[in-house]
This record gives sequence, C-alpha cells and structure tokens, in this order.
Amino acid sequence: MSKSAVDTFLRAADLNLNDNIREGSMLNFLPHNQVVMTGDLHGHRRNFEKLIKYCKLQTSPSRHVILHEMIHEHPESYGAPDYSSELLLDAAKWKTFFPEQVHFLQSNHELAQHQNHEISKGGRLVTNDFERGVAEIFGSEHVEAILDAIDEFIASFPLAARSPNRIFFAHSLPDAYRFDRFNINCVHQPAYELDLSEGGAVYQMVWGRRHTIELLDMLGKTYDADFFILGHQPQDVGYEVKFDRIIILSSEHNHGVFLPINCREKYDIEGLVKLIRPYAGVM
Ligand SMILES: [Mn+2]
Repeated sequence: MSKSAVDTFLRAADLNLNDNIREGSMLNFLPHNQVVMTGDLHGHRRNFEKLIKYCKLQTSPSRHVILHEMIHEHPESYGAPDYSSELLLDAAKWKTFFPEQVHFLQSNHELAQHQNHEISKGGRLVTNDFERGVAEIFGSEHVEAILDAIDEFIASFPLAARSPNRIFFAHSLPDAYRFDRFNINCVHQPAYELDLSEGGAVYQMVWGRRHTIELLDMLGKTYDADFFILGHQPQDVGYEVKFDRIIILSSEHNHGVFLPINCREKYDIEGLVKLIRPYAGVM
C-alpha cells in the first residue's frame, strides 16, 4: 500500500506539473470547458464522493474539476488522528485516472504541511495530527516516504485558474493591507521558482482574508477577471458573496456546496450564485 501510495502521489505531481492547460502556475481553461469549483474539503469524505458522482468525468470529457484544501479534517474527538491523507491519496488517484480533467490549487493547509508550519485549530496542532494519521494508515515505518511524496505532490500545485469568460479561481487572494509586499506575477512563475516560505508570495495568496474593492479592481485588471471564486473562509451555510465579485464556497460539512460554470457563457453575479449546488442534492 505505501509503495503504491508513494507512486500515486509522485505520478500525480508529475501530471500537475505537465498539465496541458498550465502556464507558469496558472491554469487557463478553454471556451468549451465546464469547470466545477469546490470549496475547502478538509477531509470531508462524503462530499468528495458526491463530487465524483456529480462530475462523471468518464462520460464528460470537457468537464474539469478543481480541488483545494483537501487535508486537515475536523477529527471525531479531541486528540484523535486526522485521516485526511486518505482523501488526499484518493484525489491524487483521481488525477491519475483523469489527468486532463482533475486539478488542484495551492491552499494554506497543504502549504503548512509542506513547510512544517504549525497551525493550531481549536487547540490542536493539525500538522501533527495529520502525521499521526499517516502513521496509522500507512504504517509508522513508511511515514517519512509518504510525507516526502505528499510534499512533492503539494509543491506541484498551481496557484490559480481562470476561464475565458473572466472568472478567476483560487484558494484565496492576498490581504489588501499587506499587498505592497505581494508579487503579483507569482501566478506566472513555474512551480520550481515559487517562494513557498512563510510570508512569501504563495503564503500571502493562500492565507489572505481581508479584501477590498480596490484590491479586486487591481487583481481583476491584472488577471483578466471580473469574478473570483474562492474558499478559505468557513461558511456555515455553504457560501457567501462579497462586493458582488467574490463567491466563497465551503465543501467541508453537510451544508457544503460546489459551483459548476460554463466557460463560454457570460455571467453576472446573480447568474453565478444561481448555479451553486449543495452536495446534499447529489443523489
Ligand atoms: Mn484555507
């Protein structure tokens, strides 16, 4: 199991780096594509299974799906290990089955795991709980090999995606109040040139929370986008609309949602909101 898991993560990493719609660290969708954008999954197994069911990638070759923030689940109880490495492995497998249709975007929890940057959530050190889960699932003698393969997988993620009808997809956007230190061109850099360190451009992009209309105007001009579909900020009811330009999605609980868009259609914000679907509605 551990040998094939390592192979799967490395193979998926290679496919991410050689994605044919990737330029630098940006994915550029084509007009005939449909894109299914998700919110943070945080190991939510049932929503992931519903997503696979909805996407039917084998019979929908122009449908693409974006996953981000897959790891660091909400464990059953305090101190319980985190088994989201299993979902991460299944997502990597999905990529190897449908290399042209499954995509990942960099997120702060994956980045933290990669950088051994401790994040605490409700008093837990989630990176440690994740490593304990890896040990339980794959065996403690394989922890190092699995974590190395996961690191390589995470480092291969692009930062953002955009569609020809001016929609931008990312885990989050840099903080408006620290924007002067942000490298706006990081999305155009290849993976091996990206600064993944704490406080670097990628870190700023995936951790940012405070956005302003001025920031959106500027990013929109630079990235050719009118709308921004993001995750990162938890949404109890599934989603939130901000400034009539941002839609934040959550996929980590039973009220989770996803958003399928057609890349050829012209949308306004109401039109996009109408397309939001609950995982609970996928039968
Ligand atoms: Mn996040």
